[in-house]
Amino acid sequence: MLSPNALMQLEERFGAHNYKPLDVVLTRGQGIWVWDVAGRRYMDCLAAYSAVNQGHCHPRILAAMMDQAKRLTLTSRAFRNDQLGLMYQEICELTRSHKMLPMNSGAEAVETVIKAVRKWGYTVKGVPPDRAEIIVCANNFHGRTITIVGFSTDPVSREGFGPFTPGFRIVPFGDAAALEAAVTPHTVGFLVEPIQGEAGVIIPPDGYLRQAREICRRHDIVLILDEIQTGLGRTGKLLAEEHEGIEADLTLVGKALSGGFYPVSAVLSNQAVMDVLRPGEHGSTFGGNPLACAVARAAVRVLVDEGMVENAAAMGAYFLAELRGIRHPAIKEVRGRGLMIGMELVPEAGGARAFCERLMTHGLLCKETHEHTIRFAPPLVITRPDIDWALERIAKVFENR
Ligand code: IF1
Repeated sequence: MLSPNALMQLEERFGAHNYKPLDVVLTRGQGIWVWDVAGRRYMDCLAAYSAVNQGHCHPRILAAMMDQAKRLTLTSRAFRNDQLGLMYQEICELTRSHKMLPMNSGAEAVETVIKAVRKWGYTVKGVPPDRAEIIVCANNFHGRTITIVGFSTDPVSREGFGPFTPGFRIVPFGDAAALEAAVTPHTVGFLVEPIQGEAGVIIPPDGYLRQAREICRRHDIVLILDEIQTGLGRTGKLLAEEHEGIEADLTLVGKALSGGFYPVSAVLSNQAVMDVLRPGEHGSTFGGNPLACAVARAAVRVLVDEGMVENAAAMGAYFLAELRGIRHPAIKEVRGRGLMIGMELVPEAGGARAFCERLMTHGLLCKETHEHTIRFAPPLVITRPDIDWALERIAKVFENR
């Protein structure tokens, strides 16, 4: 077996350098725990950016995947399969959606929604050809395709990748008046994260989504919530929109839709928008394949049956309160909802990355977001003793500064 160093060197030598991971080489995972090749155990406080909300290698999802993989994996959408309709029904009923369009990655779901909303604008709302506008927020993160990075405000994400797709307007996040001011007769959609993840776990003011909902209704604009990260239990509700008691017209889910076994994403629709897509206008070789559907069905069932959403709410509140109890001059603010928690450090603390490296030596895997925020987002199966275990180590890292 190769040493951890040899394995890391292979990555450096043969891999594109589009990531700078912590130097830990993982080989096994179970629930909230992962093990490196030397056998050291770590608590996973990132949960693969919320793709493994159900915990690593959940046995029921694994069983569904194995079972389906032996029978039928891929038909393409040229033919029907016996899993697709069942997935549609179960997920639409659970999320009170009318229609579902399955894709693979989160970015593909975002691209899908942009196409659908533009076409809706031209064919239903009556926007003149090629003039549709979609409003997005500053500091958004919706993925990595050219169109998506084109409306990013993060220079690292976008610089050097132009020319970009036109048709987007950027407004400050959390500011309903700015949203309304940006509306034109050509506005077809407003795309927003209920809580901004990559921006540093930024929670908008109370009522923001309700106001956005109302503005969109009044101007006949499609409200699109990107719940790829906030959805499926992460914030203590099945969908984060429930915190404000609203329903988006279109909702994007991904990541935990498969519990981390397989890339599965989807656009969920509450109104006629999806009906504008006709055969041949959109699709994907792997989107809606039977393996993905079987995995997604199990992943969502497990989330609900095993009370993970309620657990995220209870454990998140506890974790957040206890983290706030850690008093240290390096800590500027701790914020979060459910198990989506960010700890922002003061600029003088020297960056969140160094803290993540120290947390790793104490057996906790976390990832910084931007420079100064440590993100705590463990799988939703975490228990109170687990959180106490984590808190002890987090406190130690701050003591030993
Ligand atoms: C990476 C962050 C998390 C997302 C939202 C769409 C997508 C994402 C709200 C695209 C993806 C990721 C991708 C990951 C880092 C990551 C992330 F730090 F950038 F913000 F989760 F916290 N909408 N988020 O958060 O989904 O195409 O990746 O399936 O390494 O880029 P994707």
